[in-house]
Amino acid sequence: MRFASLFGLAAVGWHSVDVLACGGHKHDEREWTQEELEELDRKWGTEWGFTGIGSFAHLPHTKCLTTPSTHFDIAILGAPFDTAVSYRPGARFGPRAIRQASARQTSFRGFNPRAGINPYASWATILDCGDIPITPVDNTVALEQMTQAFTELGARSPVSNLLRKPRLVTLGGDHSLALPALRALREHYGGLRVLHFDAHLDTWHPAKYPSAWPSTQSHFNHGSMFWLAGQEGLLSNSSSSPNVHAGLRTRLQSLEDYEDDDAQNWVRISSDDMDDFGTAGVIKSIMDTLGTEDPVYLSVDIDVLDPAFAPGTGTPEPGGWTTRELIRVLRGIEGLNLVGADVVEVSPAYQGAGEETALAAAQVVFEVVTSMVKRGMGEMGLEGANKSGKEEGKDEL
Ligand SMILES: [Mn+2]
Repeated sequence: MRFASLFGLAAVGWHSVDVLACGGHKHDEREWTQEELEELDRKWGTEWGFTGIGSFAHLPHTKCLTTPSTHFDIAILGAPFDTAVSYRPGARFGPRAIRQASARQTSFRGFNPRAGINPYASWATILDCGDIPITPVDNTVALEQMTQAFTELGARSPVSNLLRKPRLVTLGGDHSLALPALRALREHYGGLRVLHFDAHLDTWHPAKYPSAWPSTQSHFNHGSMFWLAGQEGLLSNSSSSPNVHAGLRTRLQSLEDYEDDDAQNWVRISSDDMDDFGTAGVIKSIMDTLGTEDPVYLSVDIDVLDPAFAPGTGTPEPGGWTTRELIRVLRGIEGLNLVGADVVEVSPAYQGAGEETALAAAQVVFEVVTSMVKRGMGEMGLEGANKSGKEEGKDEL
């Protein structure tokens, strides 16, 4: 309000500055009544899908890393980082693209019929916490920045007493960010189980990237972060509680890659399994393996989709799932106990004008957030409580 008044005075010329300088007419400091503010909000508070400055789903935006008093139940957090990739770079622009593609997600029309809830108008305080400002020129520093940021935000007290800790949903960024994200969860949940949608294994020993110029820093890359996570004890290592890959179809060095993956406590669902068992079979396989109690970190590499549906990614592999199949699987696994999630490897420079890749990523986030909120409602005994889909407060469209 103060800014608007000053701007109005400045617009009528320098005389107005004199008025301000003599201090006699402080129109900008008048007291606004609650009724007046409510009237302004009634007239101008509406936000269309195509208006606003571009937070995820028009959610309130706070730069949470610089405001330690900000609390939330679910944070949407950008990690614009792509200097650990092995092929096409560009995922540093992923968070912006995913936010833009989320524009038609609003609290006014956010009711998710498959779940019977509107996640943006329910018990959870959901914020867009902005981006981690990650350096693009020093990966050692970048890893430390991400580790500190995820750890600090993940340790905050949630708003709702339903949660022990808030949930972070990260917009990538290349896939290496899963390592610092998992580091931040270790203190609260111990060795986590991971559900990993991807064309690629990402459990590769760093030496599988052949180089005559060995370096330790090169170990931190977007195909080895789950190997590193295993080395650091961040993943479940009990054979009765394995981690799960889904959508695999990558070329290998040899079948030894699968043996290495087995030794790291992963089970594999291939892209072809979708043809053989369908979405219901893939869902059943995931749920039978992970159950509904153990804390699970969900990591979605958008290259799990076929390049026909998601060309905007760094290491595309033909023969992947459709967007519909992935969304259907995500809907079917809503019973998981998700304690964190990411959607990574969205590289908008390679996508089409229709934003298909970023749209798919934004929908992944919507489905994941829906499931997190729905699980909380179930724990409150409120499942399906706002089936009308009508929102009580804000008049966003
Ligand atoms: Mn990956």
